[in-house]
Amino acid sequence: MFKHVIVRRPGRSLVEGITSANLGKPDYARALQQHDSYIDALKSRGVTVKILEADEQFPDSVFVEDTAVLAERCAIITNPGAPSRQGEEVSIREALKEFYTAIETITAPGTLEGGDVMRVGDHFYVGLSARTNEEGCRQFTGILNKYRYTASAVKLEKFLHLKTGLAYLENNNLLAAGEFIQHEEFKKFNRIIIAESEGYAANCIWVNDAVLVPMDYPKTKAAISKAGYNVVEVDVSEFKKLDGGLSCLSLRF
Ligand code: CIR
Repeated sequence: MFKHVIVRRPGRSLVEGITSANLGKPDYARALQQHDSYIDALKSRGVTVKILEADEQFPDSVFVEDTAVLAERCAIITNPGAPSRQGEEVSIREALKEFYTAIETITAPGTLEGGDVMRVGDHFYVGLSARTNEEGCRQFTGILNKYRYTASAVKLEKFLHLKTGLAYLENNNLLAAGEFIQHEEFKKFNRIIIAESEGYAANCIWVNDAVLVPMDYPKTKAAISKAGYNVVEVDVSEFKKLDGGLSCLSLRF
């Protein structure tokens, strides 16, 4: 169960964030409203939410997930692979000091973004992507082993991040989209397949027995309900315009 969540308010510079989505620029006022609703949805699951101030210097800094990986025994500060995102992690480290004494760091030439990390129990899957390289994965694995966790690498073909196409919902249930549907590594899970028309909805988050699902993906919503979860729909259309989903917007621990 999660007790804490960290989020960061979107800044006006959000509109300059990295994107491959071709959906136009986000509307800042709507993004703020959606961010408020996202925080409310998290609070409804019983967590406390620490809200960091917007950081205008970094257009993508609302996507805090990429800057750290948090577990019970340690926090790992990442080195984001996107050059325009390097430095976002500095203020995250400060924010984490309140919660952690063991804070480790991924350093250059290693790069790693939290969106490429999916935790299943005490094991961490790491996507090797355009953002996370072999050296980042090597450092990350070494740190995890020191704290009695394990890790394994998964090569990405098309997705931006590992969790762009996967979400672990606990109890052996895994949402899988695109290149991960038939991936050997994930066949041992009870896979809930995301329809091609709803690819974006693979990025859901399990929060204390409920699953937050993006608004307007009815097939995914029905499949998750059928698996026995409470579903909480959240509209994140403005963040989708920047390739960001529900997991990217918070650090949960
Ligand atoms: C980026 O390209 O870095 C942002 N526009 C989106 C980051 C999404 N983060 C995530 O999937 N964890």
